[in-house]
Amino acid sequence: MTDHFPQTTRPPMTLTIAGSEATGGAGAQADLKTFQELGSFGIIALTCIVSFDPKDSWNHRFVPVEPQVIAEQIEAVFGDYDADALDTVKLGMMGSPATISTVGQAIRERRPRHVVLDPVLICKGQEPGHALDTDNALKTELLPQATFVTPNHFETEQLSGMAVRSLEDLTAAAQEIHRISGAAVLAKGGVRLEGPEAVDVFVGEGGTEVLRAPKIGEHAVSGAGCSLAAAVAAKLSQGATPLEAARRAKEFVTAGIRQRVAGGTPFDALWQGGLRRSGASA
Ligand code: PXL
Repeated sequence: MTDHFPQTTRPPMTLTIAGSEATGGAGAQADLKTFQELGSFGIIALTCIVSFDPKDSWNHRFVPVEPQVIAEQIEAVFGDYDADALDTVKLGMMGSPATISTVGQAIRERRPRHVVLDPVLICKGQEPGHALDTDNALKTELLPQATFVTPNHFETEQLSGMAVRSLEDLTAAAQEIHRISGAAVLAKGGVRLEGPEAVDVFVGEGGTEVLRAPKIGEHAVSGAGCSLAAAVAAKLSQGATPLEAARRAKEFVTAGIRQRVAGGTPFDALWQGGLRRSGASA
């Protein structure tokens, strides 16, 4: 029998405004895979295209998307889904102050309930010098609008203005970023702090909590930061509290690093299927 009135579904929805990383390890690709894996309908508005160069030590080739085209993508998405259907936005790599101001304006107009900011300043292999103009724009335009921020070790130092060499430093810096922004903060020590554990610090509603997992190797894995923030966003879109989202995201990333994917680049990529039970069907 033909069904003239098919039922529609209303899955939780999550938009990432982020860059493409062509090898599929990081960026919007990692976000989309994470959303799908955790049960959110994923949407992308693309800010830039990064293509590593195999002929030049895998250096980053970076092409920004025109601000007008970024604005049009966001207009299409917000036109399609109202704020009840789509209330969670993740912000990933912006790459330039012009992009930040375009995205900042769109977020100010829409005011999504959850804005998860992964304050990407530099990617693996890049020099910190690349970051400085983007750093200021991020602080003034995006950080005040964030409800949740996920800085890595370098970004934590930049955003807090504090040196981070220990768990105590990481905690103090995360508290400082929380004070400046009002957002929940998940500051990532990752492999950068000494010791057998990958330690991250959550500061937000519910206080301060240290999240720990055994370190898996001593090298950072591509896509870990993107996937962590994307997992936080997916869980928030499903009604989790910020602390619950942080805990679940850490589990997701730890499992994905344990089953990382090796290729020709000097860094492996996170596998978003890490939490699937073995033997489970697709
Ligand atoms: O991992 C940070 C990151 C985020 N977004 C894009 C990237 C990278 C690192 O390579 O290329 C698009």
